Amino acid sequence: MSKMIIGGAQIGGIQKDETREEVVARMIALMDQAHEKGVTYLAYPEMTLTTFFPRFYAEDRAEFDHWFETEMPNAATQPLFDRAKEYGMGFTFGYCELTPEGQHFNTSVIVSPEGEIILKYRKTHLPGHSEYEPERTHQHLEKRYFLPGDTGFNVVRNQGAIMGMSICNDRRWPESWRVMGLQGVELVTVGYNTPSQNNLSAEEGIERRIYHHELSVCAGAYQNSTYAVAVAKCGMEDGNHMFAGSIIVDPDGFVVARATGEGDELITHEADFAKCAFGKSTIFNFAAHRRTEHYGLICARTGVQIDV
Ligand code: CDV
Repeated sequence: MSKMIIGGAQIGGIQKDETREEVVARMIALMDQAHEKGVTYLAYPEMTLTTFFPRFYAEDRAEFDHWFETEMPNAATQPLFDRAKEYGMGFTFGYCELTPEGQHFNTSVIVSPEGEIILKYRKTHLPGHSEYEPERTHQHLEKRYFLPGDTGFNVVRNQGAIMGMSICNDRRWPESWRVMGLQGVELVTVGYNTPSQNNLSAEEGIERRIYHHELSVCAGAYQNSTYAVAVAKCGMEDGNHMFAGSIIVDPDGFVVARATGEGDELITHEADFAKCAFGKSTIFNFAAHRRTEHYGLICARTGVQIDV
C-alpha cells in the first residue's frame, strides 16, 4: 500500500500565558478534523506546545526552563497520544526538551499509530545569537537556550514509508535533505516558527521570506524525490508576527496543498509514495550519478575560505 493521506496541522499563535492543556486541546481538534478527512499521518509545527520564547531574553536561562518538557509523553500531552492511538494515526510534533543530564534541545518526535515514539530528532541548525543584541529590532536567542542537536538526520520506516524530520532553519540547508535522501527518505516533515521580519533588515519583507521558505522546501523535496510537509506556528504571538505558508510538496517539487490563513488550519494530500521512485531512479539516482570524490570540502570546511 503506497498511498496514504498525509496532513499538516498549522497552529496559530500561542500566547505566553496559554497552558499546555489549552494547546493540546487545539491540537486534538485538528487531529479530529484530520481523522474525518482520512489522514493517517499528521505533522505539527516546531515547538508546538509553547510560545516561541527565544524572542525573549532572560539573563538567567534557567528562568525559562518552564518552557521545556522533562518527559514525553507527559500528563499534558498524553491525551494527544491517546487520541492518535484511538484513530490509528501516526504523528510528529516539536517541543522543547530538557534531558535528565540538564541539556536543552529543540526536539521533534515521530509517534507510531500504536502510540510509541519511534524516532527523535534534535534541531541541528540553530539560528540567531546567544547574547542580547540591542541593534536588532527583536531578539532571536535560540543559540542561548538550546544546544545544537546531537541526533543527526535519521529516518524510520513507519506506516509503509521512510520518514525523517528536520526543524525550521534546517529546511534552508541542502545538507539536511541530502543526508535523509541518502537513506531513501520518502516523507520529510519540517515544523517551523519564522518571524515575518528580518531582525537586522526591514527591507527583507514578508513576501520574500515566504518565497525563500517555499523555495527551500520545494528544492529539498525535488532534489531528493521525497514528499515534504512544512507546517507553521504562525500569526500573532505576544505581539510578534510569524508567517504562515504551510505547504505539502510532492516528489517533483510541486506544492500540492497550501494553508490559506494564519490560524489553526489543516492541510491534506493523498500521497503516493510509489511516486518517489521515479526521481530516485532517474535524475537523482545517487548511486549512478553522485561524485563524492569532489564533495569532500562540504564536510571538511564549515565557513567560506577564499584562497584565490
Ligand atoms: N525557528 C527558526 O529556526 N527560524 C528561522 C528564522 C530565524 C530565520 C528560520 O529559518 O525560519
